[in-house]
Formats: sequence, structure tokens, C-alpha cells
Amino acid sequence: MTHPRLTVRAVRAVGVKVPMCFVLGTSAATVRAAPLLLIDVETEEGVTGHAWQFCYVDAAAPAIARLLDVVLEGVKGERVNPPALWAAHAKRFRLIGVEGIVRMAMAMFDVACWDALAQAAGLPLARYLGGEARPVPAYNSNGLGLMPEPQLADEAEKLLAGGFRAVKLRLGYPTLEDDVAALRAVRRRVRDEIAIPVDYNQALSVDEAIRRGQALESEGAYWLEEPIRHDDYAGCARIAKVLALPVQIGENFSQVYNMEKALDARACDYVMPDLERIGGVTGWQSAAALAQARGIKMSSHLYPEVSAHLLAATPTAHWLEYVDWANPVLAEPLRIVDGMAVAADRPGNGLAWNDAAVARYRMP
Ligand code: SMN
Ligand code: MG
Repeated sequence: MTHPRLTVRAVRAVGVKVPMCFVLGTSAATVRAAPLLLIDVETEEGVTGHAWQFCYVDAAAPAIARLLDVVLEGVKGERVNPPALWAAHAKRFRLIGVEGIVRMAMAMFDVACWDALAQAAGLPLARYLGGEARPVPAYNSNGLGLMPEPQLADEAEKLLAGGFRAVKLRLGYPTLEDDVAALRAVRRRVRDEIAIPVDYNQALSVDEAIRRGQALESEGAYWLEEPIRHDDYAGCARIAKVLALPVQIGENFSQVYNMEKALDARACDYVMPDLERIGGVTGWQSAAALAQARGIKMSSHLYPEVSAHLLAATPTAHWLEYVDWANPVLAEPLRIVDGMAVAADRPGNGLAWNDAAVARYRMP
């Protein structure tokens, strides 16, 4: 692929803590405000690329920002060619390992570089990557955390505004009966055709996942996400073999190699890589090619604005995970029309900051 000529000049990063409209109560932790890192990658040619990263814990924001200084040091003055830059960073970080927040810093730099390239080419990212700018089906993944039953049903109803045809329910209550009750509470309140994928965030053992999965299967759950430790691919394969309910994993695939290991082990029926863990847009493209070769449906994890472009260029595209976490700091939030995510119809990935809001929510 021949890219427009752009040269890496600088990286600016700012951490913000953004209030969330819906509390996210998972079996692992409860999130009430989203710690985000926003970056701008400046080029000598005057084009600036953007990316944001969900940091999970506040402390990761300044740590990733510091690593981005190291990323920049290694490639300042180089041509913006994301796979070549990825290889350069990977060599530089080989001794510490391309994992965790090191990989997050590399990945968000990559996302911003692809944004700059698509802007320079005058094309929305989806088209720059060879896709058609088309709406993609989205499920609402805000909220529906672990909470008392009556609140669950009310929240599920609210989340269907915008025409969503699917909402994700977090499970991992103390007992199977509690999980079934939560699913039933949501199911009773929403129309029959609404799909309800369920997410355990790695809470169960293999045997318990099979037991709960069988119950949820007969209750009409849509997929079973991360039932056990994310990297126990043999265990996931045992679950996937027994259940008719599709097993979904992928938000914790660290680069495409791990997705390949998971698929080799037949760990899952569907995959949902995370833009910042799979290796940015460069990593996503490898993952999309692998999913196509193996005939596996591929959804996204978080980052809906950029994922809307990526899924439009993904041959086995399945569902976009919609979260509104960055909306308060975006100049133009992602549009959801009739349950479909509509990527911004302008050059690049469509991310731009609302500067006044960034100043308001800036981390100390
Ligand atoms: C999730 C993602 C990010 C933070 C908490 C929980 C969840 C999902 O696993 O798939 O949305
Ligand atoms: Mg999940």
C-alpha cells in the first residue's frame, strides 16, 4: 500500500476522567467514570492524527503518556508507514515485551497514524482501508452491569433508545439462579427480537461455565462472552464444544498471534478483538484477514468511532460494541441510526476533541 508522504513530528497526550451515563458493574470491578487518554500525532506536513484509549485505571493514563514519549523518540522524523513503525517500536521494546501498557502506547500511536494518512488521502478511514462506508449493526454495551433486578429491566429499556437491536448484559452473580433471573428480567422487558449477549468477564471455572452456559442457552442468550480466564484456550474449547450457545472471546487478545492460538485451539465461535490490544489498525487488519481465512465472525470491543470504520472494511464483520464513554470529549460523537453505527463521513477516523470539555475533565 502506498501512503501519502507524512513525517512523524510530535505526540501530545492528555488524560481525562469522563463521567459515565451508566455505571459499568462487571464481575471484576465497577467503573463509574472513564479514565481516557487522548492523543494527537502531529506530522511535519501539518496533518494531525487522533486516537483515544480507555485506561481501565487512572494511573495508566500518565504511564502510557510517558511511554508515548519513548515511542516518539524512536520514530521522530520517520515516514508515517504504520507497519514499518510498528516493527521499529517492537524492536525497541523487545526487552520489556510488547504487552500491556507498552502495547497500548504503540497501538494508539498506530491508530493516530492511520487517521493522519486517511486525512491526507482525503478519505474516510473505512474507504482508505478498501471498505465501503456502510452502517454496521451495533449493540448497546453501556451499563447493564451487576445490579438489582428491577433496575436492570429499566436500564435495558433505556438502552434501546436509538433503535438498538441488541444490548449486552454483564453476568457473574453469586449463583446460576441469580444469573438466569437477571437475563429473564431483561428479556421480559425488551422485545423478543432483541439479542442479549452475556459477558462474565472471566469469572467462572470451566465446569461452572458449562453449567451456567447450558441454562443461559435455554433462556435465549445470544453469546457467552469470556466465561473463564481469557487465555485458557483449552478450557474455552471444552466449553465451546459442549454448548450450542456461541462462545465469544477476544477483547484480551494481545496482538494477532494470540488470536491465532485461540482459533487453532478452537477456543471460540466468534471473536471480538480490541483495537488497542490487537495492535491498532495495523493489528486489526491482520486479525480481520485471519478471521476471514478461518470463516469466523468478528465484532469489535470498545472504540466505536474507529471500529465503525474498521468493521466496514472487515470481511466477516459481525457486531460493533457501542459505548458512549468518549462522547463528552468528542467534537462529533458517533451517530447511531436505527441501531446501526454510521462512521463519520469525512477524511480520517472522524475523531476530534471538544477542547472546552477536555479542559473541564482533564486529570490533575
Ligand atoms: C468490558 C470492557 C471494558 C471495561 C469493562 C468491561 C467488557 C466489555 O468486557 O466487553 O464491554
Ligand atoms: Mg467483555
